[in-house]
Amino acid sequence: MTSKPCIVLGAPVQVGAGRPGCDMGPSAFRTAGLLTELRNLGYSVEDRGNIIPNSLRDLRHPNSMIKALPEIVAWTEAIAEAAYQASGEGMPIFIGGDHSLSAGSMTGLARRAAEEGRELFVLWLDSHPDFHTLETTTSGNLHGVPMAYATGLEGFEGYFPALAAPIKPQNVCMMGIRSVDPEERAALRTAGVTIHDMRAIDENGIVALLDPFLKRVAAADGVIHVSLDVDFLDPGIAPGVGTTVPGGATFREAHLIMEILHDSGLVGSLDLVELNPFLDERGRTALLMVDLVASLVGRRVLDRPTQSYRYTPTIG
Ligand code: HAR
Ligand code: MN
Ligand code: MN
Ligand code: MN
Repeated sequence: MTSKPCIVLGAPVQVGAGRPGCDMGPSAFRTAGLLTELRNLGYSVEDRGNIIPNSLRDLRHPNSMIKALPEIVAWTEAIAEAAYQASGEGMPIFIGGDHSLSAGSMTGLARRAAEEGRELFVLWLDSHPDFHTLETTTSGNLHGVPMAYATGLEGFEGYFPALAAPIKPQNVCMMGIRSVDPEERAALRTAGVTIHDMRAIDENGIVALLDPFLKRVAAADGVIHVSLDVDFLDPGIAPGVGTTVPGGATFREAHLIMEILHDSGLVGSLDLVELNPFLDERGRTALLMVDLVASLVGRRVLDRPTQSYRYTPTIG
């Protein structure tokens, strides 16, 4: 993990999701002790407060199902700019907010990486691929589109901001996937994204799936953005989300990913998305998400040496 400061950015966008409540997410992450946890682990932390969306433009799309397009575009513009700025100064941690915020975070980070001559990779931890285009979404909820947009699929031009640097689909690794719409399945088939669904995790385990991805990132001298959707986790341990899907990652599977990521030294930024405190049970989902962040940034139970036999960290 980077020794640069952690820069916490709230993005209380909720109109990308089908039900309200994600706008309370940034407050819940702060209340659950995110900043304290990071500081206790030795990081300097700067809380930049909550991002304010740009002003709205009159945007209409032929797909009449689409909801809140002007709002999501305004959020995307502001979040992308904040991501670009913060990634030049430290390790940005975006606290959402629904998953539409990743349209901004990923594209701002990709712009920064391209300027630095580095490849951006994305580890997408979610039950959903969020790979709809503006044409294919049938729910119209724009938290279902950010990965299609950031990887440069067609149909976003003239609505969402132009991409400074599209993310290569081959640089994307998805884990935990278990809810895919037919149009997404077709688009994923041709895109070349690596997808490990829950069955792959059941059959192979986390290490066998994550290890080849990390080796590829290390070989390319790349940097990883981790996008963690609450619904990656099993609803039994993480009820505070609007789109629960049964059969998700267990407590230990999720922590193991975070622990291995820490040891890799390859992570440069993080999204924490889809937390809906209105649906949570006494903050347990928010607390679990903060607990996972602690594992990602280096909390360990024993003083054993970092398992660096796997990867040579590229950022110190
Ligand atoms: N694919 C469905 C849709 O487009 C569900 C998308 C749900 N997305 C999230 N984030 N909850 O992953 O409506
Ligand atoms: Mn998602
Ligand atoms: Mn999801
Ligand atoms: Mn732990």
